[in-house]
Parts: sequence; C-alpha cells; structure tokens
Amino acid sequence: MTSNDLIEHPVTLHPRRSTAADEAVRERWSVDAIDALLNLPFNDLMWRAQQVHRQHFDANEVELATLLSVKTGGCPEDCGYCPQSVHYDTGVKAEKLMASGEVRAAAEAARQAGATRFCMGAAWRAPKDRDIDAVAELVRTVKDVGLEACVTLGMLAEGQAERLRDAGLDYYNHNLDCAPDFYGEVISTRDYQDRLDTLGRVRDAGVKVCSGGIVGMGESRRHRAGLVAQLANLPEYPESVPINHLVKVEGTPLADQPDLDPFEWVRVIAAARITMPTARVRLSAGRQQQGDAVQALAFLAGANSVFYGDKLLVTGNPDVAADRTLFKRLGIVSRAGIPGVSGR
Ligand code: SAM
Ligand code: DTB
Ligand code: SF4
Repeated sequence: MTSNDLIEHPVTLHPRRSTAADEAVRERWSVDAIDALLNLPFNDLMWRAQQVHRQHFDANEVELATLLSVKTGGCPEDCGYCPQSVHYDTGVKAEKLMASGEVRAAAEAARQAGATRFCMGAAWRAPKDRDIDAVAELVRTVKDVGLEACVTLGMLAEGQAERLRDAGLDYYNHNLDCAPDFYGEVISTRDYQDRLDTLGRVRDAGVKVCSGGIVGMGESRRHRAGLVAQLANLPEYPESVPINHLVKVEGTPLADQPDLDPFEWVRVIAAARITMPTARVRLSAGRQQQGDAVQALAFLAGANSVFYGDKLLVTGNPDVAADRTLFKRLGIVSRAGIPGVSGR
C-alpha cells in the first residue's frame, strides 16, 4: 500500500465544529481506501487507530449507554438477524409500549450504575404520529432523570424527528446495518435508501445521529469496508457509531451463520475510528460472546462506548458486575464515574 491509497485527515481539536475545508477532505473515504485499512497487518492497523483516538479522546475513558426495549416484538420487518421480527419463530412475544413509570425506574437504576446515556428501542417498522407522542413522553422522563436520551423506532416520516427533538431527544439510532450491495441478503421489507432518508430527517431536525451496523452476517471484508464507507461519507458522519457483532438467535435465518474471526470485528472498529475520528464508536451487540481479551483489543482499536446493563433489547449482555471487573482490570473510567471502579 502506498501513502496515496489512504486519504489523510486533518487533526481537529474541536470535534464536530467542521469547516468547509474539513468537509472537503472528509469527503472521503473510498471503499478501496477502507478496504486497504482493513487489510493492513493487524498491529499497523491498531497503531493507526490508537493515534487517531488519542488525538480526539482520553484513551481510557468509555461512555456507558444503557438499553431498554420499550416496545418488544411483533415487528413486521424481516431483518434476518432479528429476534423481534414476526417472520421468525424466536419465542419473543409482542408487547405494548412501556409506561413512563417503568421507564423512569429503569433510567434511574442506569444512572445509579454510572450510565450517562439511555437508549430506548421499539420494534416498529415506522412509528405512527400517536406513537411519537407517547415516546416523546418517555424522552422527557429520561431527560428528567438526568441522562442523555436516545431512541430507535424504525423509519421516521417528515416532522417526526422535530417532535422528538422538541421533547429533548439527544440521539436517534438507525443503523445502515451493512453495505448496500449486501443488504438484499439480509432484509427485503425496506430499502437502503429508506434508511438513508431517515438519517437525513434526523440530521435535518438537529438531532444527533447514531448509526452503525452488524458484522458476522456472512459478508466479505470488502462489504465491511462498504458499510464503513457509507457511514463515513454521510454529509456529516454520525456522532455515534454502534458496531454490532451478530448475536445468533435460534429461529432467525442467520442462526447458523459460521462464527466470524473476532479480529475482523476489531478491524472494523479500528476502521470506524480512523474514518470517523470524533465519533463515539460503540461495542454493541455480541460483546458477551467476545470475551475479555477481544474486548480489550476493541478498546485499543478505538472503541469508547459500550452498552452497559445485563440485557441488550431481548438478548444478553455482559452483566454489570462482569463489566466493572473488566473496567477495573483495564483502568477504564467513565465520565460519571463507575460505582466500585472509579469516581464514586
Ligand atoms: N426497529 C428499529 C430498527 O430496526 O430501526 C429499532 C430496533 S433494531 C433491534 C436496532 C438494531 O439492532 C438493528 O438495526 C441491528 O443493527 C441491531 N440488531 C438487532 N438484532 C441483532 C442481532 N441479533 N445481532 C446484532 N445486532 C442486532
Ligand atoms: C444497536 O446498534 N444495537 C442495539 C441498539 N442499537 C438498539 C440493539 C442490539 C440488539 C441485539 C439483539 C437484541 O437483544 O434484540
Ligand atoms: Fe428487528 Fe428493527 Fe428489523 Fe423490526 S425493524 S425486525 S425490530 S431490526
């Protein structure tokens, strides 16, 4: 690889305040350039990612975000990885939207445990306007507890992101999931463009964007480069980038997918860090299956956020006690302090 294969990026000490020159350079990560990153010798890739990470963040600080499924199951979409789709028999039952009292209790517990962000997921294809009113109430509840609020509700129609913003929403999560040329292998009920349109609506409303994808669905390394390129080349790249590792759920079409080499997950994290220097890169689904050593490598690759709490939406996550032990062993701290580990 020559130095011309990779587009270098300016160092900015003011994350997210971009200049026109910045925009022109950020343009732009070709799939080839990201593929070249992913093909670097592992130690070279780690070195590059660490350098970028340390220019923009405290390398030992990790954001803790807690997830809650506020509307579980019964989703009409056919995402091949998802335990909440009605198309697959996974044993997940459809439930109604949670009441605000239950959400408040969960948010308070998350704050006590040291989380700073609270993400609420709903298994909808697209919320109706009356759903937005109900979720706006949940967002106000989370803000009242003193946490950043994020929701993931599926595709948004015109005007809905503004209503969530007015309730105090900080982030909207909507994943691109994979490269455009792999998407048809996984989902048939909505298009890639639908996802990009929702991200555009979120951005235009002034709500921060959380968008990432999943590795381990049978995609190639080049497809993984294609996913990172899509995210990094958005008009403004996401503030938050969750990198999920497929959780294989019995009953879904991807249940028997062969295991992906864990270093591939770490490589994608490094590529996300290098191409989106000021984003929070989050270790998301599949962390429990990776073990401590692989997670430590993922932090070295530039991950600086995790889902923290005993459960993701319906599947498991490392329990809080296990995470605290790991953070202590690695010297990881968080902004709000982690009871028993740092700060309080
Ligand atoms: N229904 C909404 C949507 O899809 O936009 C929000 C919830 S959905 C569960 C959020 C994301 O979780 C998906 O886009 C996908 O990236 C991730 N996800 C779901 N099931 C997963 C699994 N089994 N393994 C890894 N990631 C998963
Ligand atoms: C994201 O990228 N991953 C989270 C969150 N955003 C909503 C969800 C992971 C779900 C894993 C499978 C489950 O528990 O349903
Ligand atoms: Fe699951 Fe979301 Fe897809 Fe519905 S839209 S099947 S909840 S990932």
